[in-house]
Amino acid sequence: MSKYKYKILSYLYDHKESYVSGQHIAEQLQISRTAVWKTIESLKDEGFVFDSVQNKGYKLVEFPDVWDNNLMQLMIRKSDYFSTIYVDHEVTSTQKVAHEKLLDNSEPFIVISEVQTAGRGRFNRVWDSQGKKGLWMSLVFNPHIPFAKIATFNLFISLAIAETMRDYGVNATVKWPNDIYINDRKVCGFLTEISGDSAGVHHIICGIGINLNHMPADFPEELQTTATSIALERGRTVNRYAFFEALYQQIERSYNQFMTLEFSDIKEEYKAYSNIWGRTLRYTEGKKQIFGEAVDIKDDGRLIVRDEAGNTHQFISADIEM
Ligand code: BT5
Repeated sequence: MSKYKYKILSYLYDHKESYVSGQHIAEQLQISRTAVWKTIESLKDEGFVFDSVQNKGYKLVEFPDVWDNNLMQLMIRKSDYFSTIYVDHEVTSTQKVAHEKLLDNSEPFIVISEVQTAGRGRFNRVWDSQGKKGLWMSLVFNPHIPFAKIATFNLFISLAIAETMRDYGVNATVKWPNDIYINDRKVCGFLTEISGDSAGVHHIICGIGINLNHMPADFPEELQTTATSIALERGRTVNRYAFFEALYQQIERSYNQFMTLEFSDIKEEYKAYSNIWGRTLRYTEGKKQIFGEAVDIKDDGRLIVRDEAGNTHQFISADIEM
């Protein structure tokens, strides 16, 4: 890989609305035209597509269909929180890698992988994470907050994910506490883990899995009637890089809100995004299982459900069957 790759790619990315000549890039970056040409050839080999017009130059028109390390570093340049992103082709689970990396990093960082061989949901359930279709990543924050505050983190983050999806023209709704659905099918699941000590939470490790460009046959059989993707719902594929950029920026905004506001400040908005009202559903938490209808969310994030006999129950993180 050319040592100029990051510089040239940055330049082309920043000028992707117009054509730039090899001569111009060479002058701007103070490198030889041959180096520019060689780097562009190697970028093409890696899946970048350029439109090139004689006497006008190059225009970056398409990104590789796998996560490219240099491009991902570019994507987080504007981040308020993340200066480090680890980009892998295959890992067991980005959550596992994030926990390992915590030993060397106290600052926030992101781990993203094309494929996860042991992607996991809550309670060690399997999360299907094949390559080139989805977004599988873990975001690590270092908030230093009391344990009690963490209970509402998922509620802020789920709004960020659903809002990003809505900007793609799909009717994403939130299924308390940590799923996003479109038309009653699961498009995203996330889980939040923490590290801390008696002083409180030091790190939040938030693992997010989003189906972006899956077609029905891309899902394993057992998910074909329950899962969906953004592409399936909007009828058009998604540029995964653009989605990633929009998502982490929205998550940063929600994280700021989480740190500075109370859940009660966003509760009405959250309730409006939520898809569980007015339906009798099955709620399971540990050994407890009831059929009932959700009636409200408390300011500490607990869900209040009224069962068929009229008794109310409170849940912290129940499984809800739609
Ligand atoms: C979740 O768990 O929904 C949390 C999933 C978190 C995945 C991310 S990916 C990046 C990071 N690294 C990891 O290893 N994990 C995180 P839960 O609520 O327990 O739901 C799991 C259930 O969702 C499974 O039992 C399946 O029924 C279903 N499922 C699995 N893969 C799916 C997929 N790709 N799309 C939709 N549903 C899926």
